[in-house]
Amino acid sequence: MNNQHQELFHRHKLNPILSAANWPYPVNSVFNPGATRLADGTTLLLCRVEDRRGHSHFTVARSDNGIDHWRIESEPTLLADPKNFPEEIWGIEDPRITYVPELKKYVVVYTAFSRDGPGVALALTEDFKTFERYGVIMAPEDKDAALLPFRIDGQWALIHRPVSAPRAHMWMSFSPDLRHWGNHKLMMEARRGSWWDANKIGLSPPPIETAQGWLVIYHGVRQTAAGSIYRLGLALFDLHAPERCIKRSNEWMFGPQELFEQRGDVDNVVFPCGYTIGADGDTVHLYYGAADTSIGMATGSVRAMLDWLEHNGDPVEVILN
Ligand code: BMA
Repeated sequence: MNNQHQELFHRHKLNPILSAANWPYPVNSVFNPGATRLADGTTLLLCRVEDRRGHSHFTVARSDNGIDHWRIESEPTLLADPKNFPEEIWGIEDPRITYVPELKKYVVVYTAFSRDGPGVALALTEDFKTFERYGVIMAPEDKDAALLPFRIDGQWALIHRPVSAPRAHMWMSFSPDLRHWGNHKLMMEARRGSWWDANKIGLSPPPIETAQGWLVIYHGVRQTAAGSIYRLGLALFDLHAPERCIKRSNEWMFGPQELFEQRGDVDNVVFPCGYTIGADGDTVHLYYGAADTSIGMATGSVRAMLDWLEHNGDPVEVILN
């Protein structure tokens, strides 16, 4: 008898790899980082930092191996700018980074916390020092967004998560210029009932491009009498029609398991907003917020995720019941 499930991601023994205690200035918590691997191989995390008012901003941390010896900027890298962007009155949260070769720029898509709830905002940068801000591109209530790295049939494609209470699904929208968005398509629905991903789902990090399709790590939010549990599943989308779901996992593949993931400002949350892929094109370093308090890192493989989805997933028509 073997009651062990397969572990797709292995947590690093130094976890949590970053927390408020590491910060060069006083903060409440550090979590939900966007991530990218720079041209010289350095790992850059754009960390969500919550100050001691409860408002969030972003600060860059760099490391040569993506694990330790982080060089954290001594001041916030990107602060909310409510004078020019009133939609950011209560801070900016959960950045997702996409490098866009056509623009030779990184596109950072993040949550702007407005008086009317969260909306999706976009900014461009070449160096993570200066940012060109486009402001809110999806009105509240909307979040969990990321851009695909190249145009599909001449249009930019954005994954996002508008709320149609009481449920929240993943949508894709298209734009000729990153400012005007339309042609909205439902990508993937939250399930119902007792499923781990019932009622509320959202994109976690940006999709991973593979020969089989866009591999998407998404979160499902299970409501329980004791609060929510944030866990991660996998889905695969068509490379050329990225709103079309080919397969979706039935089980979750990563969930709060260690104490630092189960206890914090918000218990039972694992929430990745970024990853890096190693020089081998397969090794994934997944960076996740743990309990809205610290940052964890877990290592996986693109190939292993695709194999697992092959055996643990079904076409959406089969499982949406
Ligand atoms: C989600 C987002 C995340 C947060 C999570 C758990 O809705 O707001 O920023 O980590 O809730 O609180």
